[in-house]
Amino acid sequence: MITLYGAGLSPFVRKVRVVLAEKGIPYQLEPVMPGNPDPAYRAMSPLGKIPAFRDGDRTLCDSSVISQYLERTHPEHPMYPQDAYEYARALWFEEYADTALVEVFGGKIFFPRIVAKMLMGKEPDEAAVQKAIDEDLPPRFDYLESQIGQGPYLVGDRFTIADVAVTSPFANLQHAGVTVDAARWPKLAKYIATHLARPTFAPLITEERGFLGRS
Ligand SMILES: N[C@@H](CCC(=O)N[C@@H](CS)C(=O)NCC(=O)O)C(=O)O
Repeated sequence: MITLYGAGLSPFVRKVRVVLAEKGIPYQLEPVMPGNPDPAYRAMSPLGKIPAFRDGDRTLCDSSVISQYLERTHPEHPMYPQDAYEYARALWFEEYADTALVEVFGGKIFFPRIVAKMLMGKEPDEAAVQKAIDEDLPPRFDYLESQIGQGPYLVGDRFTIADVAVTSPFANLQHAGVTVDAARWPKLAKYIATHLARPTFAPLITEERGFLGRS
């Protein structure tokens, strides 16, 4: 049995959970908070980050690495394009999501509004959050709007790791009360709504909303 270590609200943990679900791989989620100092955990994830992963006596960390491992071990329902250029484009969107999206959606909006408030009882600096919403989101939304073609996929004609990685942090944004303005970014708003409603994403969002005490 595969074990995934982490917390469901992490965009990186959610990314791997969606890949596991898309491939129909059974797993158990072992709750671990970010920055876990436990030496046994650090043996799997030396930086203490989530997610970490175990498949028998094999351990890994990093959502991108774990996803690539799952692709090799479970090639059915592929999440990476075959074509060399499409493959590279999918990796680019994954990289962009894991850095440029997560640092703003997670670090500047979700963390202060949800994590710090819930776990540390710390009121967010709303001026700083609003500044991120006003200044950091529009260029990212503009870029994604420009990259979405006619269909609901960023690369090629099927759901890939690019779509998983880009959609995942939007769930954090939604939990923090921020949605995409469909009047300004119509393709992006539709794209995110479509993928968050996907059967592999939707139950996770429902579970997370339950954890946050929302119906
Ligand atoms: N590149 C890593 C990033 C993982 C990551 O930064 N996870 C965050 C939680 S969302 C974390 O564990 N942060 C704790 C820390 O940085 O100490 C991945 O893709 O898994």
